[in-house]
Amino acid sequence: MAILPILCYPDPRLHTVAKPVAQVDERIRTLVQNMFATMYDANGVGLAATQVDVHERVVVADVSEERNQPFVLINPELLWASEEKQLGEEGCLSVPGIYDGVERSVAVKIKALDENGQERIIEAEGFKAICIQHEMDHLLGKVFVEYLSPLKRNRIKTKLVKQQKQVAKA
Ligand code: GNR
Ligand code: NI
Repeated sequence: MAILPILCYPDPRLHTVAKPVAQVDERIRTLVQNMFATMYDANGVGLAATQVDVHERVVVADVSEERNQPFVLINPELLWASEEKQLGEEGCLSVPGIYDGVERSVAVKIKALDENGQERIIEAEGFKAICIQHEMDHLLGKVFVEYLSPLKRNRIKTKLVKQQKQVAKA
C-alpha cells in the first residue's frame, strides 16, 4: 500500500472532471486500497480520486468515530437529495487548515458500485450525507471553497499559495 500525494488548492488539477470507471478491476482495487491508506494517514473522513490526481469516478470514505466503517463509491449517481438543507462546518484535505460553513442537503440517496463492481443503493443523512456530497463535488472538479464568497475564496487562495511557497523553500 502507498500513501499518495494530495493536491492542494488552488492546484488547477482539482478542477478536472473525472471520467466514469469502465471496469472495476485490480487496477481500481489497488487505487482504492492506496486511497484508504492515504485518507486514514491524513485523518480524513473521505477522499476523492481527483485529490490524488487520478481523474476517474472513485471515492473512499469512513465517517465512523472508530474509523472501522470504510465504504467505496465508484461511478456514484445522485438519485435524490432532500429539499431540506443543513449548514455544516467543512474542511478538505486539499484545503489544509481552512474550515467554513457550507449548506448541503440533509439527506441523499445515491447509487454506486463497490470495489467488487456490485451495484449499491446508499441512503445517508447528517454528516455522512455532507461527506458524500463533498466527495461527489470533487469528482466534478468542485472544491468546497467555491461555495464561499469570492472575498473569502481569494483570501484562502493567497494564504495557501504563500504556505506552499514556504513549504517549497523548507
Ligand atoms: O476530512 C474531511 N473532513 C470533512 C469535514 C466536513 C465536511 C467534509 C469533510 S471531507 C474531508 C476530507 C476531504 O477533503 N475529502 O474530500
Ligand atoms: Ni475534500
